[in-house]
Amino acid sequence: MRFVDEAIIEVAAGDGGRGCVSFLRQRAMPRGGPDGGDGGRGGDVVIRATHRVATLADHSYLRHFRAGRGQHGMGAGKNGHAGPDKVVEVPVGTLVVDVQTGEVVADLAADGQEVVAAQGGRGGKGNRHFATSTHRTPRFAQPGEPGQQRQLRLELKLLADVGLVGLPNAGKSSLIRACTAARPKVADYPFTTLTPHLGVAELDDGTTITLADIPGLVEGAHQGAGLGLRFLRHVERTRLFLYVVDLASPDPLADLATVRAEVAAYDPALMARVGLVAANKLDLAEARERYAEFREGAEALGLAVLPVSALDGVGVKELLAEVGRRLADPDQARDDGGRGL
Ligand SMILES: Nc1nc2c(ncn2[C@@H]2O[C@H](COP(=O)(O)OP(=O)(O)OP(=O)(O)O)[C@@H](O)[C@H]2O)c(=O)[nH]1
Ligand SMILES: [Mg+2]
Repeated sequence: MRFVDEAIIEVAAGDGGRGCVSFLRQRAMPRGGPDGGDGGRGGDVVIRATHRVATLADHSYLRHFRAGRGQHGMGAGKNGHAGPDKVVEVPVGTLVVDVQTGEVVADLAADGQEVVAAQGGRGGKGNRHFATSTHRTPRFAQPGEPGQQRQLRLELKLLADVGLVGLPNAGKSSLIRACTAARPKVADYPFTTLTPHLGVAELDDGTTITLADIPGLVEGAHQGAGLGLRFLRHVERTRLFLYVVDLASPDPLADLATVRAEVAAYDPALMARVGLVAANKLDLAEARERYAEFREGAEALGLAVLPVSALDGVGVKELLAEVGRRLADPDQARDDGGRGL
């Protein structure tokens, strides 16, 4: 299915039903009192996060969602039924933003979490509420209130503990394959990965770590080169960045610098995110030759380096254990990846 991570929708809650004007009519009592019932309230539009949907593809064209209107009040004191709610399902991790005000309406980060995106109108009161000792035959009732309407932007930001960031071909997807059950496509050409996806790794002590694999970044990504920077939003809320570097490349330190510069161009605040470096492809002799120098250079930037081969799995377990330690360490996790919003 197409991966879509942004959509604009219009939501309209139901109007409240009209209050009723009616008078009791009985053979024995030809001029009875007012008995008009109240209108029912209009239905709400509710946005609910669910694991059942993975993308916003269903909402990618301007879509309208309308809840039911409240039933009008009736004679004999009968109130109208409330209008049915309309539920819009979105993937977990969807941010709901009011287009007009820019206000964040909700950050739906958990399965089942929901928000009333448009409130149904109140039903009008029937004429029986308006009888007084001096005015016994009110010939009016309240209209229902209109339902709320607004335009909303839905923004999906995958939720993961770790974001894999690197140049195309660095081995990000291979690393996800080596440490989780996820099976993203791996190939020896750039931009194999076109859409973000998640994998879940399990440590020896049973804790699980969710990793987000995103398309590779290239120099100039912030100006739109390659697939651009838009996928970085999916690692924006991770607590740790795992920079994946191909040590068999001619200048791995320059590669690391390129990627970090693109991250900084996206949001300078992300440079403060806890970072680790996976020095990949160490099964290759030329990669091993470059390792010592690379490690020294990366450590000078304050980044710890872990040697791995995503291809044969060497070092992957140690890498995950280190990631787990950092995630568990409150000092390292101080930067909460914006989740404390
Ligand atoms: N020798 C060796 N090759 C590797 C290793 N890890 C990945 N590769 C190869 O490098 C190429 C790219 O790997 P991917 O995992 O697709 O790289 P990626 O970073 O996900 O690339 P994009 O999705 O294009 O950004 C593939 O041919 C892999 O087989 C490794 O540890 N050793
Ligand atoms: Mg990939």
